[in-house]
Order: sequence, then structure tokens, then C-alpha cells
Amino acid sequence: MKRQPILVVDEDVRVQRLLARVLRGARYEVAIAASAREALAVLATRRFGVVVSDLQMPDIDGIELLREIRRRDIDVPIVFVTDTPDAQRADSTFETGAVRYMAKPVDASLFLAAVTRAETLSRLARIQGPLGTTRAARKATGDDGKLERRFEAACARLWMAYQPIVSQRSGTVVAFEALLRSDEPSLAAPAAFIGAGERLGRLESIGRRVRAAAAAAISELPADVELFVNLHPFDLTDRELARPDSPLSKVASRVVLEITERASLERVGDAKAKIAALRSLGFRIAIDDLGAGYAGLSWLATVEPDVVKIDMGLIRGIDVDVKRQQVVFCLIGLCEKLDVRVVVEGVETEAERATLVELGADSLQGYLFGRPERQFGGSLAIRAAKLARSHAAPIAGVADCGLECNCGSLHERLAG
Ligand code: G
Ligand code: MN
Repeated sequence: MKRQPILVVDEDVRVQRLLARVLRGARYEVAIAASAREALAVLATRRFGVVVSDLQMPDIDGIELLREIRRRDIDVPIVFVTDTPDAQRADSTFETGAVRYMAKPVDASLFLAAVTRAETLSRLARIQGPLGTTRAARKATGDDGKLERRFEAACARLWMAYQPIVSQRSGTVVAFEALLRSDEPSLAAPAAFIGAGERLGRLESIGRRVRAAAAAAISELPADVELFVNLHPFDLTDRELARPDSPLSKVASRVVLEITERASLERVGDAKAKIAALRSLGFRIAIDDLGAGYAGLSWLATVEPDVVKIDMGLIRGIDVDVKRQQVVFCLIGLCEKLDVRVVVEGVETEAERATLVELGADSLQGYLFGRPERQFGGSLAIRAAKLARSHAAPIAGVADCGLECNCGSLHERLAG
């Protein structure tokens, strides 16, 4: 399939010329619109591979243009270039696959690389389906052009499920993880809901609601129970997150923010400084899903997390898998050395739990202890605590086993 033309939208003639020259130099066909309205008129008559647009424009601004475009063709990628420091976005080169932001003055080679990548994805999408989505995700998200309406409905019907994290040593619930859910049937799967937010450039609507709900839930928790809250990397670019007076910041000392290694932090400009700012507000930081991606271990050094959550992919069947035992044992030892707390995710069976305790794990999460549940506060916490007690029985002969022991336990064998 031939390369598709690029539409450049900017009221400033000098910017138009500059961007068009860079693109034409790379043999792209370029059309120019001086306003969002003009862009919509052009888009009504022909297809483009990518739209490059200013973010602040006098008639319709960039975000409104994005919405209008999604109403017509939900898939064309948009590269926003912007000079007014709407800093929460402009300083970020975060990329969702469908929307990308770049700060002016644009670096010509970075700009060309961004457009080239977007155009390639867009061409693939024309063949395979919407951007950056698997066939299954596309089916889940739906493709009927009513995406924005369904997204609004999903936001209105957003709720949080809570899943306990239990300590084996104390037999108590030490924390809950808040998990995104929605009762809008067409976006019920969290991945579909978030995917819709990405395509519409509306991720912050989800993030802010999630954090507000989490902040409200804290008041229902005993004072010594923490709340783990998942962040999308894009949330790091939202100024609201690091505002000292935002609802969640006010209870920051009780919150652990989970950042997944799945969506790479490298796409967020200045992630390290942003994480440091969150720490100074009192938040603790967890790396989520460690072991599921490939950037994980270097993150231990760069992010310096307070907590590491070991991905359930490493846990499934660990009781019968010596290789997994070795990996998890080493991870736990490494985290101990770095003074990082470990939470093990996705514990489903008693045999997995027993093995993990032998390997030295203490904080566990998974269906064995409780599924994510809607009702919070009293009843859920009490039930979870009961479960924690009933599942905390230490394994015979290993109860006092430290790393220097001589009891022939699993972790001693692995260490030897
Ligand atoms: O990426 P993150 O670790 O935040 O994802 C948590 C997801 O894992 C939630 O959607 C939750 O429902 C699911 N989950 C939690 N515990 C278990 C478990 O024991 N087994 C499986 N298969 N999934 C789990
Ligand atoms: Mn998580």
C-alpha cells in the first residue's frame, strides 16, 4: 500500500511551511489547512495517513478537532505540535499510538520520525484494523463510530473494585489494590475502556476519576491499611496528579502508586523527575507486573521503587516449576538487598502460596485470598481479613527459617 498524504493544520504560515518542507523532503504528499474548520472540510473530501496539528487554534482547538475527527474516522493518527506550555502535555512525548504530542520548536528529525511511525501504523491499521489494537481488543472496543458516546457512558458508570493484599507473617490484610471497572457493557473490559480513552485523547478523564474514587475509599479503610492505585504512564503527564491539593495527594502517605513496566515509561518525558515529585508529596511508588516486560530490572535502578509487584506470569504453577522458583527466589533476594518491599500477584492455589512462603515472600495477592470486589469498607475488609488468617498458616519446619538457616527448605536449596 502506497504512503498516504499528510494533513498539516496550523494558522501560522511559517510553521506550515517549515513542517511541510520537512515532510516533502521525505517525499510525503502534504496538504495544508490554516484552521481546524478548514481541516475538517478537507478531511471530508479525502483520506490522510496522519494529521499534524497545532494544539491551540483560534476557532476550534486541537482537542476539539481530535474529537471531531474521531467522529468521522476514528483511526487517523494525530501528531500535535504546540508551543504554549500546556505543559502537562507539551513537555511529554508520550505516545499512545493514535495521539502524540510534540513541543515546539520541533526538532525536524524527531518530527519526521514521529510522522513516519504514525503513517506506517495508520497504513497497517487500514489493512488490519484500528491503531495499536489487536483484533480482540478492536472487537471489545467496537468500531461503530459511536466511540465517544460509549466512552462518556463508561466514565459515568466507572467504579473501582478492590482486591486484598495479605501478609503471611501477620495473617492480616495489609493493603487493597484499586482496579478500574465500568458498567458500560461495550467497554466493560478495562483494556477496552483504556483503549477508547487512548484513541479519544481522553485518558486523563479516566485517571482523574480513578484517583478521586480511590481517595474517597481511603476513608473507609483502617488507618494501617494501604491502598494501591494503578497509574497509566499518561497520568504522569497530568498536572492534576502532582497537585498537592488534589484529593489523592491529601492522603498520599497511605497510597502506593503502581506504575506498570508494560507500557514503557521512556515515552514519558522526564518520568524520573515526575516520580520524584510524587514521592515528595508522600506517595510511595510500586513497579507493577515486574517480570512481564523486558525493561523491569533496569527500572529497579532508575525508578528506585518502594515496592515491587511480581507479575503473575512468574507465579502460575510455581509449585511445580523449579525455574520459576529460582527466578522468584532471586528477585526476592535482590529486592531485600535494595530494601524494596515485594508483593506477589496472582496467587491462585494453596500450593503456589506455600511455595512462595518457602521462597521468602510475605505480601501476597490473588484469587486465593479474594477476587476484586465492588463493595468496600466494613464487609469486604472483614471477609478479607478472615481469609488472610485462614491462609496464613506457616509451613511446618520453615516457620523460623531465615536465609542463614540450615533446615533444608526450598529457599536454602535454591541458595545453595
Ligand atoms: O496489571 P495489574 O497487576 O494491575 O492487573 C491486575 C489484574 O489481575 C486485575 O484485573 C485482576 O482482576 C487480575 N487478577 C488479580 N488476581 C488474580 C489471580 O489470582 N489470577 C488471575 N488470573 N488474575 C488475577
Ligand atoms: Mn496493578
